[in-house]
Amino acid sequence: MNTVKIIADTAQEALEKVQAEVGPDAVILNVRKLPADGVKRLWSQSQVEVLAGTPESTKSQKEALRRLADKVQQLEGELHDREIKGSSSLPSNVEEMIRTVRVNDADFSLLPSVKILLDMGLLPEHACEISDQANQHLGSTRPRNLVEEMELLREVFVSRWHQFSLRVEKPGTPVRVLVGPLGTGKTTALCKWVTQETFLRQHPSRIWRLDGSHSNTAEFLSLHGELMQVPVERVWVETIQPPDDTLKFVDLPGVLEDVEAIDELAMQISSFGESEVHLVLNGSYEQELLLRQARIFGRLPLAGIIITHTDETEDWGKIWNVVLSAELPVTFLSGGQDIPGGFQTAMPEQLFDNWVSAAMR
Ligand SMILES: Nc1nc2c(ncn2[C@@H]2O[C@H](COP(=O)(O)OP(=O)(O)OP(=O)(O)O)[C@@H](O)[C@H]2O)c(=O)[nH]1
Ligand SMILES: [Mg+2]
Repeated sequence: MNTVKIIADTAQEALEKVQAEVGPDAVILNVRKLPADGVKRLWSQSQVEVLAGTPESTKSQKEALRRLADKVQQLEGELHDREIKGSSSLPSNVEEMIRTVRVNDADFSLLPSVKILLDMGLLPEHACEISDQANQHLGSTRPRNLVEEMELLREVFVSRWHQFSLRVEKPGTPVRVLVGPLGTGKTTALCKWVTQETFLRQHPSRIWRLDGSHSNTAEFLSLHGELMQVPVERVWVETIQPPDDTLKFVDLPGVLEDVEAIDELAMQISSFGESEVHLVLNGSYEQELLLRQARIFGRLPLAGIIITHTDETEDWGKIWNVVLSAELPVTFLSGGQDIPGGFQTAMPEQLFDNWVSAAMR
């Protein structure tokens, strides 16, 4: 990524310079206040330093599938040779994968490509449904080979995700509330999100850093709000609300994974009126824990899941299992402690391709 450093007197001026120098695709990597040096301190105010970069062009969405196509062709060729020669040069795990796919075909109605996804970590409880949906997607035209089948599965996963999104979509500008277990990165993700909205999209925003069953000690959120010139309130007053076009974000402390605590949280959320509740999960946790957390927080009216710590995990199969089990889309991916670096809208195509690419390595 090419980076530029911008120094300006105000955050607004810095934003304008970033837009002018880097363009609309600018990614804000870091923002900090610069104290004036030496005697300048006597008459100068502190300045704002912004580090911005231009994202590298994203990989073609089909690249991972093309690599899979090559791999499958190579495997089919090798398998053919093996059948002729009666000996194998394939790695034992690949042999096992192909043997499972072929041997069980007669007595098991799953598509072969779904069996490959099972090997890549898809939970068995989702396999039948995915296979059935792929069959319905097909109509009368059957894919000719495993690669075409995988492309079809990609469509099925993406359309499942969009169905979940449609079900939970909220009109207008609902209050965005971030909730989740303790310490999963909720406040960090909220800081990143607000910074992007304020700096890149120039949306006026307001933050509420509220206490829950215990107090919200995230002082860094208030400091960051001050730097961004975004007001950070400590109490929710229903009668004093900003204009309709202001984005509203609520940060709440983490809650224990027990039904009572979550029902109490649900009561608090209902006092915000129309809200969009994002469950924030740490993507580096074990799958079992993530599934349990998604299940218990599913008592809330969730609109999606934000996955944090993407800098510490490459297991996208686990994330797909959470999506399919919770029947919710992932809304954002957040990676790293720095604000506002590494915060993007999650795209199902990308998540599927990442999963396949990681398994091919
Ligand atoms: N490596 C890494 N660290 C992160 C990420 N997100 C947050 N952290 C770190 O995780 C710790 C907790 O982050 P917070 O944002 O305060 O977590 P929280 O969920 O708001 O915590 P509570 O409100 O106390 O429940 C901090 O040290 C963050 O810097 C991430 O994506 N990757
Ligand atoms: Mg917090």
